[in-house]
Amino acid sequence: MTAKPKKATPAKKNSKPAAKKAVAASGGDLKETQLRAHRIDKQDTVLTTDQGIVVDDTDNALRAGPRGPNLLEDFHLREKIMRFDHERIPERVVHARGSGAHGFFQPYGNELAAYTKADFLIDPSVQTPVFVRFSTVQGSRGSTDTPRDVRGFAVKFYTQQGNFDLVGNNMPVFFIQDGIKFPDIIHAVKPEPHHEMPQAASAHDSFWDFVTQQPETMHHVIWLMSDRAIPRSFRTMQGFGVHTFRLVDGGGKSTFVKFHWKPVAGTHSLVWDEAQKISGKDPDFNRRDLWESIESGAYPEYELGVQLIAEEDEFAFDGIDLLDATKLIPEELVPVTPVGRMVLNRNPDNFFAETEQIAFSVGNVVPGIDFTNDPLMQARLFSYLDTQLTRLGGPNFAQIPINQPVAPVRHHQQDGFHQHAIPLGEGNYHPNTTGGGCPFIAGADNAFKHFPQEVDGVKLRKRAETFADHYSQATLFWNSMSAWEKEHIVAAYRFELGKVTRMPIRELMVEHLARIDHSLAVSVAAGVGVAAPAKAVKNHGRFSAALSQDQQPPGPITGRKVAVLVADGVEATGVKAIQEGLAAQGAVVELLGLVDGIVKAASGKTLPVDRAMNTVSSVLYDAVVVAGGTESADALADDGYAVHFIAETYKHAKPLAILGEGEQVVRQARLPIFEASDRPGKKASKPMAGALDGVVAVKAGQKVTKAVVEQFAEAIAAHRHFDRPVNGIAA
Ligand code: HDD
Repeated sequence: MTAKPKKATPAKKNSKPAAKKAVAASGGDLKETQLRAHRIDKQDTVLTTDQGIVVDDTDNALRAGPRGPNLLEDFHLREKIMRFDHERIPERVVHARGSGAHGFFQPYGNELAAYTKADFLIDPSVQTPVFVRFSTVQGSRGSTDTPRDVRGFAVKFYTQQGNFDLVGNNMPVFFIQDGIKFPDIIHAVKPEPHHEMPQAASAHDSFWDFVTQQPETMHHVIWLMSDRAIPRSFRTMQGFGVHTFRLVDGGGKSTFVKFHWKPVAGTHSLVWDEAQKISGKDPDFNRRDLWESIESGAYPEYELGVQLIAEEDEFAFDGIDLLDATKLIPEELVPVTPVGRMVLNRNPDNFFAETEQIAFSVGNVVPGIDFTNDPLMQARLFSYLDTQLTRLGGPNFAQIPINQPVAPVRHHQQDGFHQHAIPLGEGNYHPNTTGGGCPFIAGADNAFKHFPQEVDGVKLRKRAETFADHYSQATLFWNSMSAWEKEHIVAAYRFELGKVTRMPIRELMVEHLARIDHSLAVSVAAGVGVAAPAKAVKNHGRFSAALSQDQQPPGPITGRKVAVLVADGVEATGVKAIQEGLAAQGAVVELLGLVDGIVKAASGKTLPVDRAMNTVSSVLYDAVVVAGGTESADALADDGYAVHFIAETYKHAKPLAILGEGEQVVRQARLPIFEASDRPGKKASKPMAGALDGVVAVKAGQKVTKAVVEQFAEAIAAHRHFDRPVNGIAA
């Protein structure tokens, strides 16, 4: 007789944190209610087929005798396998890898009322539900979160006037000026057609071939070579609408606008070595961070800002055509006015139903927001609507719950694949009398009215001459970088071009760089085996401080991850002080032991270990603490993994706190934070460099005071400390 398998008890429903409930109830509730109506709660239910037939066995197919063939009449088997066979839909041709979250947007006041009739931007009492999808561009749906790539930052506002989609990126400019080049740039950056390599990377011949042949890419590409292309988190990256849009007021007056998202958590990135390692250690790094922040109640928050340009100032910016998406307007010329905030406070219930099936479109605008003649935007107006047809299997994708507006939908469209609505009545055309003339045409006040821009021109295929300068703003970006940002950019060009197998492409790129800045070109050339180029142009010397990440406010330490390395014999008081002090400021502090379980403190008490060190890695943390206690330090110093953990932390310019005897472990890592004469093996006299370069140290026997914790918290807020001499560190 075989033992009867135990019946599994139904899993408890996800209990949501209290803070989350409070916000969800006050904001975003309309969309939440709408989505709730579509949720299938499987709790306390029995298994059925798609037709509602209750099933008594889903582990054994129907067969003729226990060892006999399957029977075709097994409708449950056939349906189960058929459904499985068709689970995948085509992934997005670009931005396939994405992560999403629900939240709300709320304006600070009604300042924009003078510019737009879009209610969601001007009524501070209204929280508009949003769904945001962050993404990479090049890689497939299952690819890593941390390639060098642009990040998508797409926001769907479910407004009372209909859906508005702000489908932006984390960089304010784009590769190309005309949408007709989009298939070319994407073909070039995607894995090469003959062998489908490389995945989620731009470091290959076809991308750089295209770039060098199409110099309008130069500005965007220098952003791509900066640390903007490897954000630490979706919480710590800016977003941009990229194009110039219009705001239109009730009287029909238009004002040009550029949209900006500024993260409250600060604008922070990874370093390239770290990003590559994370790709292996945790390919879901950004997705996990977003999910965990929201689950813990540390909601990601962004401020929406606008740059407003009066219609009559369209040509006021020398060398900048507002219709050219490869140009930005420096904030020094037009400041960014903060107008509202967006809070992401709820994780999706189901990845596929929401994050995968959401369909954004640049064409989704509401009354009060309108397009411009930006030729990139114009092509996008067609592309998004078109791509959803194939991706979501027909024209009814707006009926998918995540895409449904909260504003009522009434029209004469009908039929097609996946029609879920059951339209009533006979009047499926306009004008009609059979349906009482309904739905009727709204009065001008609440209807979308296209801005009546005068259009006059000869039909031609030609770029405006005002689009011709491809280098000045790349130079502006370069000039605006701090020393370490410049170093990282040079290293990135060297890395990427170093993977290009055709030397003429490398050479041509270096020539382009010489038109941006000669010193940049010389530094890159030296790394990729190309002769230093002649000076091509004089650097104009202009800069914009707002373009540097170094100039952005650091933000709080909420959600930053801190690892505390401990072993048996650890000095627990210091650990506790730092753990509690940082946790009180919202940091996530984890105790890492050499093995999982507990460690025995020197005091005899036990401390629970959060994770065994070998299941994680320094690259998954923002800061590291090496605990004190002689026995603990001895054990850690003897463990290559722990020593490497510290060396890597230092190399990636992360804050490091060294408590008491923990110094011995750090010495083992041969870091240049000790006096030159004071190398490992020799007895330490002057142990540490104080809080220099993000290293905070407490001597053995001294207390971890509030001031020390504060010093460390400040070092964490600053994120990285690139003044360190890191080149010699093996990690
Ligand atoms: Fe695009 C997706 C952002 C130019 C064609 N794009 C897509 C997404 C983002 C952007 C964030 C992912 C949306 C999501 O999460 O579902 N795209 C941009 C930005 C651009 C831009 C900021 C320039 C300013 N895109 C652009 C052009 C074209 C497209 C010029 C075509 C002419 N984009 C698409 C697309 C995608 C898309 C093929 C793929 C999946 C989708 O639309 O829904 O239609």
